[in-house]
Amino acid sequence: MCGFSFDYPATLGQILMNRIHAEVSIASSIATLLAVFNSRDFRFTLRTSKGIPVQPPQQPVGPVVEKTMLSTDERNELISIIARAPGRLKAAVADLSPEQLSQKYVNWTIRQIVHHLGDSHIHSYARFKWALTEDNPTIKPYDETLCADLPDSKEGCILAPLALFEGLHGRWVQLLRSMNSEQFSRTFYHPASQRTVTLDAALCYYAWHCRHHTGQIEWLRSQLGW
Ligand code: NI
Repeated sequence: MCGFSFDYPATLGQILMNRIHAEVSIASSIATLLAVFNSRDFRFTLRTSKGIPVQPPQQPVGPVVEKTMLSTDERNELISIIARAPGRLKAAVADLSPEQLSQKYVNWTIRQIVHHLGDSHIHSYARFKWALTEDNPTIKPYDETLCADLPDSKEGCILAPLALFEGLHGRWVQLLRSMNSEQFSRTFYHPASQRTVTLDAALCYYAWHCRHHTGQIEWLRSQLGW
């Protein structure tokens, strides 16, 4: 619907309503175009240090493998990944200049990825606590795209989110190492995906999530010769 229906406006009220409809239609069309532009990011062409165009893989460490229930050995391995993640992230961004931190991997810059990891894992830590203390609680999803687009994520210094990530993971690992098998089988309900998730499955996801985003930064560094 275009909203331009000015043929026979009978009253001033009708004229005003038609004008408002037209402006709303134009604004929503522009918003749609901008959303498509941003999501596809037509400006983004990555070239290696030798000038060769390359396409970053969507999943540089492969897809997530989620298991509903894990063995003790599997859990310990994944908890170790969570424990080592802050050090690996720090190493991945070591000595990068502000310009390099502004390099995009698909639609997020390295700086946004660092901020995103802290933001995302705060939610996960809280979900673990809720699931351990409530009966299948419904968690609160959040819009990670809008969060990553806030000015602090786009422009903020990465030292604070790196420190946050380190402290948060230290605390999270304390919790994970204190949990028994029965506790890892506890669940929360995710209303966006409409799934009941065990804490074992959440552990699988977030161990992968650390590797996934750090892997993106490591991939950029290797391709760009940094
Ligand atoms: Ni993510």
